[in-house]
Amino acid sequence: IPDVLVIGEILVELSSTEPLDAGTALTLNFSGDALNSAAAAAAAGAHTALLARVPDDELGDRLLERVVALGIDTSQVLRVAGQHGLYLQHADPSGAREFTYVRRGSAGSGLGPGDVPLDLVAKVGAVLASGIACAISPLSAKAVRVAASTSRCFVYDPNWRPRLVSAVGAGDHLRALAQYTRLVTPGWPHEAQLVTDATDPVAACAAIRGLGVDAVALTRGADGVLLDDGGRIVEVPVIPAPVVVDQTGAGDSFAGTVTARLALGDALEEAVRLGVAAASLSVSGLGGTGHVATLEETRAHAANGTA
Ligand code: KDG
Repeated sequence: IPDVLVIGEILVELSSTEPLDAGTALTLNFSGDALNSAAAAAAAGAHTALLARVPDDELGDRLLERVVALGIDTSQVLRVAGQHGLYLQHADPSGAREFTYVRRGSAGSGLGPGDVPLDLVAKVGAVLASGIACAISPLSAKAVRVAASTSRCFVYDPNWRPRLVSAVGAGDHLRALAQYTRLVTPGWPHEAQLVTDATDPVAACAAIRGLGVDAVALTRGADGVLLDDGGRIVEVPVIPAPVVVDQTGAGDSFAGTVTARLALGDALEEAVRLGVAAASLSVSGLGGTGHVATLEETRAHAANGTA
C-alpha cells in the first residue's frame, strides 16, 4: 500500500527561457503538477503512486520511464488511447514566465470517478490533488472529489491557473472539497482570495478553515508560510534558494513534500518546514522536475534555515 497517492495529469513539457518564436529551441521533458509533487513526495521518503491516464503510445512509454526514474509507483497509471496533454513553458515579451497549454480533450483529462481505486484510496496514508486536476474536466473534478471523500488524509493544492479555470470556478472547487480536506495550501493572496474577502492572512486562514478544512498552509512567497492548524498559528520562514533557475514546480514540491511527511507521521509543522526547504531547492533546475532534492538534502537545507 503506498503512503501517498497523487491524482492528476502528467504533461509533456516543452520549455525555453525565451519567448516563443519560429526557431525557438525547446527542451522536452515530462511534468505537470501531479508529476512534480509526486516526485517530491517520493524523494521525501514516501512510497508514492500516481493515479493518472496516460496515452498508450511511444511518447507515453518514455513518459512512464521518467516517472519510474523519479521513484514513483506506476501501478495505478492507466494506459488509454488518446492524445497527450502538453504545455510550453516560455517567457512572455516582458521576460516573465508564461505557460501555454495544448491539453483540451487530452487522455489525462478523461480520468473519472470510475478510475479511482476506492479500496486503495481508503488505505493510503494521504491523497494529494490540485485545482489543476479539477480544472481540466468535470469528470476529473469528480474523480478528485470521490478520492477526497474516501481518503483519511486529503491534501489539496488550489494551484489556480487562470488559463484553465476562472476565479469563480477555482473557488467552487475549493469549497466543494473543503469538508474532506486535512490540509489546503493556497498561495497568498490570489488563491486564498478565491474563497474569502479577507485582506489579512490570519483572517483568511480562519475563513478557509470555516469552510471545513482542518488546516491551512498559506504560502506567501518571500514572507514564508503561515500555518493555521485548527486555530494554532505558526510562521514558517522561507529559506533562501542557493541557486535560482526556474520557479516552476516549487509549489508542487512544497505540496508533495508536506503530504509525504504527513503520511509518514511527521507533525504538520515539521512537514511544512521540510516542504519549504524542498521548494527552495527545487528552483535550481529548469522545468517542473528540473531538480528534485533528496530527503537528506532537504533536511540539511531545513537545518541551515533554522540555524
Ligand atoms: O506548478 C507547475 C505546473 O503548473 C506545471 O508543471 C504545468 O501542470 C502544469 C499546469 O497545468 O499548469
